[in-house]
Amino acid sequence: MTAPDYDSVVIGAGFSGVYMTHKLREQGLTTKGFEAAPTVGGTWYWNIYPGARCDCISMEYAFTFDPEIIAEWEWTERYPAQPDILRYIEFVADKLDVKRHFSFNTRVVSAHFDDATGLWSVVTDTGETVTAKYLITAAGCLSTSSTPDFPGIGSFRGQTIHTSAWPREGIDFSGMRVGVIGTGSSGVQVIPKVADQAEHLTVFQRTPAFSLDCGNRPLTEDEKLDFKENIEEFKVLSRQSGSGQFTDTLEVNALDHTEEQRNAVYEERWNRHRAIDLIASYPDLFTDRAANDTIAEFFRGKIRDVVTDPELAEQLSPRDYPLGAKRITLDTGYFQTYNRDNVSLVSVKNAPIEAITPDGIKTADAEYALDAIVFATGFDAVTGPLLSIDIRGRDGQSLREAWADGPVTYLGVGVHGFPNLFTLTGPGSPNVLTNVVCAIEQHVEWTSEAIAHLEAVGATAFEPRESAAKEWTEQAIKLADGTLYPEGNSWYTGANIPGKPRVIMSYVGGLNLYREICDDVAAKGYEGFTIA
Ligand code: N01
Repeated sequence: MTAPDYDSVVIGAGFSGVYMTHKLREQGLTTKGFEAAPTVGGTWYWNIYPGARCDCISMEYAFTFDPEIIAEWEWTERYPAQPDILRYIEFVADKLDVKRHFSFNTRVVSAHFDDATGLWSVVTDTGETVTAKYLITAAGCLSTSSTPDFPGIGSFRGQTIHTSAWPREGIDFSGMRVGVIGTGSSGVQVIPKVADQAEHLTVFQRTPAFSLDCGNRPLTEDEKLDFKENIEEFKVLSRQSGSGQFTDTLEVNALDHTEEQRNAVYEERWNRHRAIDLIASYPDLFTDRAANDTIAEFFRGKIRDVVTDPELAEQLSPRDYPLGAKRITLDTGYFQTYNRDNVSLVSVKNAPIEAITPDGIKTADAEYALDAIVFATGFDAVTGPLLSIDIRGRDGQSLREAWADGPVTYLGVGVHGFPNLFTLTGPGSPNVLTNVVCAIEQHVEWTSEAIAHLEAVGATAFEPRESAAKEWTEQAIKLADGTLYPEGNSWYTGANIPGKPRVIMSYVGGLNLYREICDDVAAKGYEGFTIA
């Protein structure tokens, strides 16, 4: 085998890239990392819109592999704000001393497998080319933003901003008429902040959100201490859970409780301010639409409690998809915002946005004059970041072609025809349906053990069998079909991107089960993979 420049290339310096690079170096492999941003952080570097905050509680959204990191880092709030998370990942990267392995401000444009040398050749937008035996994508699931291709979008005379590309110097909306398009997680967080500043805010809503008041507050000293003292127990509990967030589920179905009993359960859990506690209240909430309707109605009641105009409350109430089929959003004062005099809601469900004009937004019903438009319109999720790179495997086969009808992976981490490629949090793994930091730890550790095994046996190529990948992908889709996920037009299924194959991009069986399957595959000598 021709000697590569590096043993491995890691694409991306978010949570997964930082930890992966550390693991590879720990096992004595040379690693080169590339990152488009000027520093580490990934999605938490780019998403700096006002109000950006995680929807996992801080102590869960943190690495558990290093006792020193746990001992030395102190979270301050129950739900961490973006600047805190960015500081955290900077702290971790410095602590592990991994930044020196990365070229920052450098985007990978292509990665081609060379059949003759058995190496990956990676080319960047700065003109760098390196070869490596292993290619590890740590590109994140929500790093390719999506702005709908509205006619006239370039003609707007005011300012346009996507939430994930917020100017680092900030924006002062004082005195402006601002439009926000989108009411997903980003929208519900940015809307109250824009409303605080703008002269007038018009929210363009296509689908209302099930949103939970996150009840954010500073952590108490007792909570901080408790976490550090009981970290081992915490790790066990979170690893036993399907979502990487420990919760408790009643042993009775929702429909076997009376309405009064159910509402008491939901109320108690609402006050825990944690989405997982609500959606996991009863075992049938996510498999039975009638059961789901009970919790959906509970959420709608919360909207009616807050929004003073009943007609507006109804417009803001989700009715045509099950709770959880689109991600439950976490907010601070979102619904209260609609009680303000300077905020109006425009439903674009039946009267869609037809164009952006030089002066604002034109829907099928009316025109709205604006000085700035915020696109809180989301991402080409999970596959978008991988397919934005020209990745080619054996015989020059491109990943874009291989996945034209939807991604096909084995365990979400390997792709047939693409030897020695590891796709961290890739499609077909639990990725975004879990606390993603837990999912990342599992994927990084499994990948580094696989690579250690390959090095130990002197292997040159590691690749899933076609049948294993096909079977895994079919099973993952079948599993999702037994849930309510397919009933939501969400980015989980690619439904938010016109022309994208509509297929669930996550393994819905839970991180706990997934971990067992991956460990079993490894224990059986990487069953389903060919090792040459
Ligand atoms: O994106 P989204 P996001 N006309 O896709 C609307 C993570 N995240 O950036 O629902 C009109 O959820 C679209 O409408 P519809 C988190 O995992 C986490 O908000 O498609 N509207 C929707 O309302 C999250 O789930 C955090 O009908 C259009 C919105 O734009 C994920 O990122 C914070 C439209 C897009 O919502 C994505 O969230 C932020 C059109 N043509 C993000 N096209 C936290 O941790 C799209 N929309 C809290």
